[in-house]
Amino acid sequence: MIEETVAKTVVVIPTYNEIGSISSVIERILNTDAAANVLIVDDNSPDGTGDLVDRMAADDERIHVIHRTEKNGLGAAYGAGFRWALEHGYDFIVEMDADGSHQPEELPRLQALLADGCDMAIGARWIPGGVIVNWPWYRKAISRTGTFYSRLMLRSKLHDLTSGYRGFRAESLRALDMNAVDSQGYGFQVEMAWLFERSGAKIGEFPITFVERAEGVSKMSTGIVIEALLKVTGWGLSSLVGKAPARLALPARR
Ligand SMILES: Nc1nc2c(ncn2[C@@H]2O[C@H](COP(=O)(O)OP(=O)(O)OP(=O)(O)O)[C@@H](O)[C@H]2O)c(=O)[nH]1
Ligand SMILES: [Mg+2]
Repeated sequence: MIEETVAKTVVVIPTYNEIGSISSVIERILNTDAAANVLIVDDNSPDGTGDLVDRMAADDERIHVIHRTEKNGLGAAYGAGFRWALEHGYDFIVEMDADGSHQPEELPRLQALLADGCDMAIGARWIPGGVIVNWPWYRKAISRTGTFYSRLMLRSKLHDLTSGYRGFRAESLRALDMNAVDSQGYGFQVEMAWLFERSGAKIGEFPITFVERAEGVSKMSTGIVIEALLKVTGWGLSSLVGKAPARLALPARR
């Protein structure tokens, strides 16, 4: 008899001062997929987010927490989370924000793409079916312009390079040297997507409903936007002269 194996998912959520929304996001994930695990990577949030998730983890073995000593940026938090996830044998490793912008109920669409053999799945706002709730026109304009500029500079075919709702097959993520990914915020998301795309990864996109955060304070800053802009420009120019970063050695196509 052939034994059917079920892919095991971990949703990695970096947090910094997300006490108002994190518990409901975790509950919604576990209500959507009771077999999934959640890993919170907290940078010693002064508002007590770390203590709250510790209490939740004590009551539910599907919830895990990594505590880091200081706020060190999104990319570093995901680096620590990915390492932990790869060491703990998960098949699908998912990124999600803690502020309620990403809908946990849409997780099955992401998992279906990974189960279908995608190395990476991206929840996209700028494709048919994608919806944005409660963003003023200028936020939409910044996001659209950023995506348009990145597509142009990087000659990318992806439609939402900055989206933070995405997932990877573990064996594909293992090909990545996280030490080589040094950008933060949006730059981190663009860099990861571009590394996978230019390595010939199979990338699936699915439409998401993105909801502006209702609680807490945004960690987005002008510095993060400028970093992303400069990096994208630098990557685009260096790839034109054949000096782009090395490609990933992805596992053979399924
Ligand atoms: N651990 C950790 N998490 C972070 C850090 N910066 C941001 N985050 C988390 O990363 C996720 C995205 O951050 P947001 O502030 O929502 O950034 P954003 O979605 O680009 O901005 P908004 O649209 O204003 O929400 C949230 O879960 C944050 O708590 C950090 O330095 N360390
Ligand atoms: Mg957000």
